[in-house]
Amino acid sequence: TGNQEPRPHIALLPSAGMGHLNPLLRLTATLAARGCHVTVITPIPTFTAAESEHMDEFFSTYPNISRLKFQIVGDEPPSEFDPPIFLQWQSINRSGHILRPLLTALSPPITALFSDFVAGLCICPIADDLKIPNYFVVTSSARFFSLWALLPYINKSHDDEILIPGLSPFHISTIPPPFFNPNHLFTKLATSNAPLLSKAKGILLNTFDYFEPDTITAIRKGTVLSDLPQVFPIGPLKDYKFGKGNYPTWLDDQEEGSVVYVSFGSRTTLSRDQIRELGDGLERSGFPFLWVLKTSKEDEGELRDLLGDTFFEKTGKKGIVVKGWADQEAILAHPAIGGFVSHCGWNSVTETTRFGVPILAWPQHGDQRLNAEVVEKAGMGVWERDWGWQRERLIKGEEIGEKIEKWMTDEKSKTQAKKIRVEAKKALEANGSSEKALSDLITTVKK
Ligand code: BUP
Repeated sequence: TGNQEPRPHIALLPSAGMGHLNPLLRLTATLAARGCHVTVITPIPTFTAAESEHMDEFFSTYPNISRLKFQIVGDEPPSEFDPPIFLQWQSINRSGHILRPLLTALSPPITALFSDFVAGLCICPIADDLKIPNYFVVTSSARFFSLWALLPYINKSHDDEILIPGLSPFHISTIPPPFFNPNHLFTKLATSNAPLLSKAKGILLNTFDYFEPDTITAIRKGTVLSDLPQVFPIGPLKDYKFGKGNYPTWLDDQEEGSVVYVSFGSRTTLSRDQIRELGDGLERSGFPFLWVLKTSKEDEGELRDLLGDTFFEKTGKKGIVVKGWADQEAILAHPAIGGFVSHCGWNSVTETTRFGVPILAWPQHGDQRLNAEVVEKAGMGVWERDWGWQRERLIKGEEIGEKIEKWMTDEKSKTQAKKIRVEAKKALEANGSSEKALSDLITTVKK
C-alpha cells in the first residue's frame, strides 16, 4: 500500500548452552509475534544434543521463522582449565569470517543483529563492516552484567570487596572463581568481549525494573560505565510454548504449595556424596519433592545405585526423582509447587519470578552467586552463603533438611515471591516497564 511501516529483519545469534539458547529463542518468538521478520543463526555443531533437539522443536513450532545454520571452526582440545562450553564460545567467536558472507546473502537484507553478549568478537566486526546495528542480549542478571562490563578495568587482587560505582559492593566470595585467573578461558573471553559492549546500538536485559531497581538505574544513568549504549530491560522473557509443556502428573495429586522442586540446571552435576546427602535432606524435611537430577558420565546407570537402596523405600510416594530433564516452566507453573531449590542460573531465576515461587538459593558456579544475591535482595528467597561453590564442601543431609523445613514455612519469602509475580506480570502488560522497553526497542530498530 505504500503506507505500511517497514518490517525489520532481525538476525539473532545465540551462543552455546541451554541457558543461552533459551532466552534468545524466547526473544525470537516475541519479536516474530510483533511482526518482525526474524532469522536465527544457529552455530553448528551445537554444544549439546539437547540444544539441537530444542531447536528442532522450536523451528517446527514456528515454520515462519528462518534458520541460518552456520558451521563454526573447531578449536584446540580442552586444557584442564577450559570447560568445553567456553571452548565452544571461543569457536563461535573465531568464526565470524564464515558467518559474514552468509549474512550478506540474506534476503531481505538484515536491519539489525541481536547477539548473545558472549559472542561480541564474532559479531562486532561483521556489524561494523556491513554497517548493521548490533544489540547485545544479556543472558544473566544486570548485576553480573555490570561486573562483566567492568572486568577488564578492575583490580581483583587486594580487597575483600570490588566497588562498582552506583552498586552495592561485590564481595570477593561472590565473584566467579575463574575471574581470579587471567589465563582461564572464561576470563579471557570476558575481558576481550567486554570492551565491545560500547560499540553496540543497545543492550537488552532479561530482567525488569522492579526486580533489579538499583542496578538498572545505575546502568541507565551511566554510573556503572559511562560509554554504555541505551539499555532495554525487557524481562522476564516468556516461554515460547505458551503453557503447553508437560509436567509429571504426580504433581496433580499433591497439595497446593506443598512440593519442593529441586534442580541445578543443565550444566551442574553434584558429587555422588552430595547427591546422597541431598536425598537424605529432602527426606528429613518432610515435604514432598520433585527432583530433576542431572548425573555425570561416571554416574550414568540406575538412580537406585546412586541414591542408595533404602532411599526409594523410605521416601515412597513422598517424592519423585526425574533423571536429566523435565519441562521446568510447566513445573513452576503447577500450583503444587511451594518452593524451588535452585542453582540460580539466571533463566531459572527469571522464570521463577513469573510464578511466585520462593527460592532456596544454592549457587554452584559462574554468575550464580551474584544472581543469588539478587534473589535475596528482592526478598524472593534465602541463600545459605556458607554452603560454598560446587564441590567445595559436603553439606550434610541434616543441615539441608533443617534449612528446607525452615524456608518452606517462611511466610515472608512466600509473600514477597507472590508480590514479585504480580510485578513481573505488570512489567509485561501494556504500559509496564518491560513492555515499554520492548516497544521502544522495536521503534529504534525500525528507524
Ligand atoms: Br535442567 C533443566 N528443564 O530439566 P539456567 C533446565 N531447563 O526446562 P543453566 C528445563 O533450561 P547457565 C530442565 O527452564 C532454563 O530455561 C530452564 O538455564 C531449562 O541454568 C534453562 O537456569 C536453564 O540459566 O545455564 O542451564 O545452568 O549457564 O545460564 O547457568
